[in-house]
Amino acid sequence: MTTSTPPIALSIAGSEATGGAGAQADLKTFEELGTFGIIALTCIVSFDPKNNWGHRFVPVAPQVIADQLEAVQAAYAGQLRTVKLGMMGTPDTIETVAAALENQEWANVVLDPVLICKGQEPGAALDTDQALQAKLLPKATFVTPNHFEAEALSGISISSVEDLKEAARLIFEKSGATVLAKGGVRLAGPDAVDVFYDGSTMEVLSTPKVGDVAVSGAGCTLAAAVTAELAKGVAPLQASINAKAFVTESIKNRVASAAPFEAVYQGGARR
Ligand code: PXL
Repeated sequence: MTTSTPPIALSIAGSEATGGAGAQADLKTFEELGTFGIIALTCIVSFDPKNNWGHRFVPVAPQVIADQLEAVQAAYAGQLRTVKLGMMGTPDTIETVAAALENQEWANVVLDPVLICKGQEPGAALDTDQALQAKLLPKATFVTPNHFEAEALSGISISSVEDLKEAARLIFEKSGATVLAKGGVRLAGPDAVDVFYDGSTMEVLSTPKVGDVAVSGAGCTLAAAVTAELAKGVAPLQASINAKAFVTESIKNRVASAAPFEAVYQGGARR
């Protein structure tokens, strides 16, 4: 028995087999940032090296997702107050997760609104996107859309920091959740710009871009780092600032592979 228990952080997310993104990124981030990380798995994504590294996607059966969440919620009743929602993949999964979230009170529900993954066609998963907006967005206390997701959730096109701020405002109005909207490499200019908006404070967080190519797992890691910081009791804006610094180090220390994208390395922040 340890005398002091670390804060608990749960991620409900998919496995990305090469280890860069998804549940693997979440768990590594939770561990690095001093929380006790837990995963409930929603799906397994295995890129196909025989088919241009396209997506192979297998959902976990809804009952198995419900079983995992039942175990986690029973084991950590009273301690589990912070959850991150990553890739869901199907409307059935969203339904199952939304129902489980209602079994308890949450201090922090961080929604990374993964609409599509690298290798998927935009619009391929319209029913999933609609279910996410209808069933999970209203439960979120904090939401972390990337450029594409911010356009989808706000309904505006984003090509400047001013646009990203407007999108953050619109997403806050729609969801009531604190927004960290990520410009990433898709917003032109020398800096990686994210916009924080909580209904009163609008902050532009900016650091020099590490490169011009998106690195696998960066979005998952940023949202997981926000989740870990919130679980520790850090206030939302400071959590966002800390998370951005953490993901920047993880990108700087990225790992190359035979896959066509490099992967963030969370241990890099230790160096
Ligand atoms: O980066 C988004 C993402 C999240 N979760 C899983 C993924 C991906 C992208 O590949 O596979 C499981």
